[in-house]
Amino acid sequence: MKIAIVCYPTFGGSGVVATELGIALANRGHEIHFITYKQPVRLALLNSNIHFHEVHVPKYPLFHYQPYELALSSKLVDMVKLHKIELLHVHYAIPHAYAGYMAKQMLAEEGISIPMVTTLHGTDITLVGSHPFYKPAVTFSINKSDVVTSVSSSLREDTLRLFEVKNDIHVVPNFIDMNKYKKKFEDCRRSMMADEGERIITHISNFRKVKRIQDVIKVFYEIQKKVPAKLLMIGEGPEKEKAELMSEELGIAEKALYLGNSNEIDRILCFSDLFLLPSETESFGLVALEAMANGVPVISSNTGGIPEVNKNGVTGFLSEVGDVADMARNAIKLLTDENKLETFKENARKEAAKFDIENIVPLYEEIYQKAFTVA
Ligand code: GMT
Repeated sequence: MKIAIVCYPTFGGSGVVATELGIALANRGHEIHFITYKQPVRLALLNSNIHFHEVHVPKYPLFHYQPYELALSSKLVDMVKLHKIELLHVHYAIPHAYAGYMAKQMLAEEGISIPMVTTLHGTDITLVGSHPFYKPAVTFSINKSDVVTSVSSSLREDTLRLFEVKNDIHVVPNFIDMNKYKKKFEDCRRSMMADEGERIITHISNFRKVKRIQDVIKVFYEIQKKVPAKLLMIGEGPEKEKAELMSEELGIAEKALYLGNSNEIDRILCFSDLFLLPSETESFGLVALEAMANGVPVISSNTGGIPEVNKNGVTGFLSEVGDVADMARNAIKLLTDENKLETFKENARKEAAKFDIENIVPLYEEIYQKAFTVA
């Protein structure tokens, strides 16, 4: 099948899911066309089934905001015609589902019918999408999609609660390529980051408010009082400066290392003992799944789709949002009991394997078939 995938190309869950899905589909013989404003970060173009088409938005002094949706829908129309693309799969409703629908309508004017699948990822529904300034357009785009999927049951429920949705929403969970984790990293050297006897605690995110970065620091502050440890902070974002300042104020600057964005997430996770994810909300928590696949137990908040991934008392622990004392207690409990930690690491790997790409990609292929029948 010839499929156009529209996504955000940046570091972050929805872009990573869309990219990995496209690569997996290409490996299964589909012809994949990524259409976005920059080459997706995890995309290597060394595959004859993968194409990338950049959306350019010409600047004009009159525009205070550049009309990206307009440029994207025009690009979609052009690429569908040029490459005879058969299906649009848009990731993240804003503004991709809106632009996708416009492209569909323009193509219909020329007698070309093309189904559109929209995958909802989280903030496009919860934090951003339900804002009154966006809500009518997001509701419209969801209802005009031929098939709608969400990455967790929790996100499906949120969508049905927050929007007047006429469509069914199919849950297709996020996934991970377990093949990548079968082979242990040969250079998994924790000595690069920590001294002998120190535990390594990791947090990876886009450092937005929703991630509650200050809770990460507070939890680590309590941990390091009881267990020799280092905190690895991976990612970039608006809350990073505040977090660095807080680390200094608490006198733990030498133990909290801020490493910026990384293309070597798996290498970092391979020598991590624990992952912290105290988010305010998380539709799924792909990064928790990545940690688990690397055998890293997760201390997280009990919110959104996280409990669908991180199993309390099995692969890690869940606490109420903001309950840093409970998170710290759970972390210390695990880090000071070698046997328990080993069991949780093993459980984490096993639970992650349930989300193996091999199990999930066929679900998307079924969704595509369904889209043809309803379009
Ligand atoms: O976490 C973010 O802010 C990034 C965002 C995105 O669009 O990339 O992540 C959302 O989609 C991911 C992939 O489906 C989910 O794993 C994240 O939980 C979700 N983020 C939130 O719901 C806050």
